[in-house]
Amino acid sequence: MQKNKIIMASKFNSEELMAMESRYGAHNYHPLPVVLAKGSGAKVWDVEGKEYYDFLSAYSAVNQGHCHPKIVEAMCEQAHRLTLSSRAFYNDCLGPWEKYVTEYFGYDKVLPMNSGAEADETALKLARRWGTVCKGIPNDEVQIVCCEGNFHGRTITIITMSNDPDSYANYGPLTPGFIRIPYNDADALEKVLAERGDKIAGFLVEPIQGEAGVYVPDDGYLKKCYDICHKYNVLFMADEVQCGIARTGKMLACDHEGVRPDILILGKALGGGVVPVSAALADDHIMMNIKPGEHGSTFGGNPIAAKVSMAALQVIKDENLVEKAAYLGNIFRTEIGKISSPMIEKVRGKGLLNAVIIRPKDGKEAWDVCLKMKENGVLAKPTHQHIIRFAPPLVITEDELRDAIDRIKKSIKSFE
Ligand code: IF1
Repeated sequence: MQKNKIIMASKFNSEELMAMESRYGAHNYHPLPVVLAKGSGAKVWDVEGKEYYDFLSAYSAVNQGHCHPKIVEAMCEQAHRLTLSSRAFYNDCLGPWEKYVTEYFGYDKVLPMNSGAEADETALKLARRWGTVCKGIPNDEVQIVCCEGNFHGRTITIITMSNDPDSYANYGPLTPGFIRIPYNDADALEKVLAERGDKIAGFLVEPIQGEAGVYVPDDGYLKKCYDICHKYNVLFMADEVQCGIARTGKMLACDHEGVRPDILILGKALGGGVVPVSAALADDHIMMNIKPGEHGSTFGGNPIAAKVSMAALQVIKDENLVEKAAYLGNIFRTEIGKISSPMIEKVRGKGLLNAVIIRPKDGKEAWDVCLKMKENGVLAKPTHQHIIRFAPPLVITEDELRDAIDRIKKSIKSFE
């Protein structure tokens, strides 16, 4: 293929760059051995110029495709004007963004942050504050219910909710005030709220558990939980950081069941994969309990984030990415499901958030499949040992998707 001169401009080759990260960077990741230098749409190129389909999308932060021209342009235009005002002063971008986002998702107000974890932390604070101030729960007794298998970020309070030792082990004392129940079990929620609902402010749930391996709950689970929460005056909080913004074939994964979360948590693709943008959205009776000076962030709501996020959300609508994710996701699951291989145990997902559960064969497992797919021009990575998540940018064309499926099939069949 024609080498891309931008890529060839890199001073170092892949091996040198991986060695540099190993020598000078913390070892808090174990990346697939590929060094990306350029991205456009559903494709990325490594330092040597090899082309790949990106089937991770930076964990669903790049729904709009790599380096979307309209989003990059919004960043560049604003970058020449004002990059950061802090919230000590107003700026001419935040108000328009807040109006745009609250009308886009249908809430009274939005609280801007940067990372998904910060948006989850914001939601936890909003729920606890509502619980103590509005529900009258004694401050030291307020509880939040969360789910087994959850992933909401990496802060110490958030890893308190986790039951994955890789997330929470050996980080010292964790944060009190959390009750964990099984996922996809509305009866478990009913039971805990019936017994302890008077001290519970909120229920935090991923509509589809991404990290757990694209665990899609039974139809009706979210609606049942929403109704149970409201029966016991508990806030229903949806973490749509990964499954929101068109990824699952609806604007929000909660839309599959017509559920409107009391607190909506967004991140990743809210910033179009260009700058970190996250947010918690809620109506006034929840949002207005945090008063001036009681929560915030240096970069939260900065002018570049505001302009980039508006462009990122507009692309979702202008390019019909909700409908595309639904249509292409069906093709993906159908075609992968046709592959006859002892290594494919199950395919599951919604829209373009899918996973394949790999049955190890002759000592080869998901990681080996990912290495073979890399050779064949498709990038994906296992979550946990035997599950490969497949989540391409929603701008992938049908032809590109079918080409990628052929390459995935070739990779899996190569182990026979
Ligand atoms: C890593 C996982 C995915 C998220 C949901 C909040 C956050 C995430 C549902 C926090 C972030 C990222 C984090 C990244 C890898 C990736 C991930 F494997 F960690 F679990 F996608 F599944 N809620 N998920 O998925 O958002 O603070 O990262 O902006 O930490 O390795 P963040």
